Amino acid sequence: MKRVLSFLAAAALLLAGCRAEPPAASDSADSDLISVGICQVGAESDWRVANSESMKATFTEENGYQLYFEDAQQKQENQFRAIRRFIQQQVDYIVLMPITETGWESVLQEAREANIPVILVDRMVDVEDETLYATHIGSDFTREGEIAMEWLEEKYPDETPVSILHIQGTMDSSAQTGRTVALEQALQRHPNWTRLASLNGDFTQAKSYEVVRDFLAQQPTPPTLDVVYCENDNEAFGTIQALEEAGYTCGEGGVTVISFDATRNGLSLCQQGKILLEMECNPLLGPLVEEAIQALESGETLPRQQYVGEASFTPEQVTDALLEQRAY
Ligand code: GYE
Repeated sequence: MKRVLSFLAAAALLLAGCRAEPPAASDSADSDLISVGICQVGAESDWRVANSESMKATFTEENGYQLYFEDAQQKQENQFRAIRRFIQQQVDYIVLMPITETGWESVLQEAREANIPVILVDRMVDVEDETLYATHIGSDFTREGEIAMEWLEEKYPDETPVSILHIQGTMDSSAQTGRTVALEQALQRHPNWTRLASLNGDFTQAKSYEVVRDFLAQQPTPPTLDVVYCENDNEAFGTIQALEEAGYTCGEGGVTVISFDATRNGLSLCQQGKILLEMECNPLLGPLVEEAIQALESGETLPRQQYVGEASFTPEQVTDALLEQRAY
């Protein structure tokens, strides 16, 4: 589906003597397909891979879509470039999973000038003019963190000291800011809780393993660790490996590991008792994004914010059936 407006704009450029870029090979003008440019963060985690697969499985030609998919390799400047490419290709919709919250004003403005609705998925952007996007579909990350903190408050109800190591996700991403805020608010409520350090694990297993291993190596004596708060599952995997190599035990009677995502591998570690709380975060958002696009196609206005509901799991709640059903 090609916009008449885009055609007129190209004609105007030609009349004005400017050289128009040749259309991209796959941008067929007479196609009935709805073209969707998806600008993904990267492939840093199991969650992210599942999220990309959900998008690719939804936006197929059989379902009526022409999909342009860009993996930004965790760099915001790659996301800017991808969006500008989508604008040149005159796609019908842009779906953006923004790596960080800040810095989006100009490029979203460019998309609006080109009349291309932008649907935000997963993380949010911090812009003054919220009409720069059609809707946001994702999780309430602060709420996820608050649920984790309510569970921790029940686990440590008295005034005995609790030392917490914090492994953060990609800084300035909504998943990081929301989950971090919940921890910080809980730390303020509990003067007996201490944060040993906040280490940046960038949502990856490799980086988390390194930062935890190096942190422990720098301590004059092995620190008391009651809780490790990992902002996603891949961070929990790297952290548990580093802790075990340093002689710590993870689980009841040892370090309480809290993690987010509830991927199959995360839930399996939870069932084994190494992760004591898994907060779910649903990556299978393709069908919801398609619903949003269909609603826009029929001229509907979407709510600014659409949160997906999620559960939490402790070891006794993870059954074999649940693990088998888990698609990610
Ligand atoms: O928790 C993490 C991923 O933004 C919800 O990003 C997403 C987070 C998810 O890399 O695994």
